[in-house]
Amino acid sequence: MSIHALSATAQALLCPGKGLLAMDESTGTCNARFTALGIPATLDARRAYRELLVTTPGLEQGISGAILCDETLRQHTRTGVSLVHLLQQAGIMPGIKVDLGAHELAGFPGEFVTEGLDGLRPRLTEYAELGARFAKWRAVLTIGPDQPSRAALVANAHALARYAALCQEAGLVPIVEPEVLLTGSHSLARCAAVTEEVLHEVFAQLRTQGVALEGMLLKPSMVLAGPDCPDQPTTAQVAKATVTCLLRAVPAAMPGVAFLSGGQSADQATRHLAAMHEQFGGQLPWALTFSFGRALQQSALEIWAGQAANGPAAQQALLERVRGNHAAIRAGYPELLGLGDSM
Ligand code: 5MM
Repeated sequence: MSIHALSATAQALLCPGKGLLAMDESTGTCNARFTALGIPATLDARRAYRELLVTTPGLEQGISGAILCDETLRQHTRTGVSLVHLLQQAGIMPGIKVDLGAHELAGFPGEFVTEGLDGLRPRLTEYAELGARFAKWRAVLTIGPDQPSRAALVANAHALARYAALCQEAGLVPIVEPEVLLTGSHSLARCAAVTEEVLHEVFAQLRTQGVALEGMLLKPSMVLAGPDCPDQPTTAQVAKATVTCLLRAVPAAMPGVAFLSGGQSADQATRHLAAMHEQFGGQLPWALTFSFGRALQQSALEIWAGQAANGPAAQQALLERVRGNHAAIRAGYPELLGLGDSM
C-alpha cells in the first residue's frame, strides 16, 4: 500500500473532535477486570460486553477507531452480526492489537520486552483481510533508580520499529505505544527525562527500520509524577511537561499523538488532555487526541456489572466519557461535559 493510503487512514483516525476507543484488553486482563467486579470471566460475558461497547448509539460522533483484540476481531453479536461489520457501519475504523504481551527481559530483573514479532507478517495479512485498518503494539518501560536500562530502551524501541515496518508493508497504520508506567515515587521531572529518552530511541529505531512517519500514530503515556511522589504537579504542569517532552522528541512529520490513560482516573486523564489543548492548541505540529481504555470504559463496565438490563445505562456512561474527551480536544473541559448536544 502507498504511503498516501496509509497517511489517509492516519488522518481519518485523527478526524477533529474524535479519538480512539482502546477495547483490546487481552483475555487475561479482561477476565481480571470482570472478576474484580463479580462478572463471570467467560467468553460469552466478554462477547456481551464488547457488543455493548460497539453498539453504543452515537459512539461514532467522538470515536474514529476502536482497537480490538484477536478474539473480538473475530466475534459476532448474539444475533450473528460481526462486531467488525457493526463498527464499519457506524463509520468507526476497526484496529487490532498485535503484540503478544510484555515478558521479562533476560538479565534485567523488573524490566520487560514485548514479544510477538515471530509470525507477525502472516498475522497482519489475515487481520487486514478480516477488516482491520490499523494495528497497535504496546511496549512497557518502568521507572526505577536504575530503570529503564539501556537494554530495555533499545529492545523495546527496536521491536516497535520492526512491528511498525511490517504493519506498513501490510497496509495497516501502526500505532506505536511506548508506555512509561505510572507506578512509583518518581517526580514529574524524572518522568519527563525518561519519556524523552524513550521517545528519542523509538524515533531513532523507526528511522533505522524505514518507517514512514506520515503513516503512523504515536500512543504515549502522559508525563506524570508517580502516585507515591509527595510532590504532585498541577494539571497545567502535567500538560506543559508532556507537550514539552513531545516537542523535543517527536518529529513534525508524524501526524498524531493519541494518549493512553495509564491508570489515571477518567477525569484526570481528560483534564490533562484538555489542559494541553488550552495551553498549546493551534501551536503544535501534530494532532493531540485520546486512545483511552480504562478512562473511557471503567464507569461503563462498573454499571453494566454483567447484567443485560444495565446495558443502556452503561452505554450512556461510555458516551459521557467520550463526550468529555471530545470537549477536551475541541472546546474545553469540563464546561461541555454532560451537555448532550455538545458533539
Ligand atoms: C496501556 O494500556 C492501553 C491503554 O489503556 P489505558 O488507557 O487503560 O491505559 C491499552 O490499549 C492496552 O494496551 C490494552 O488494554 C491491552 O492490554 P493487555 O495488557 O491486556 O494486552
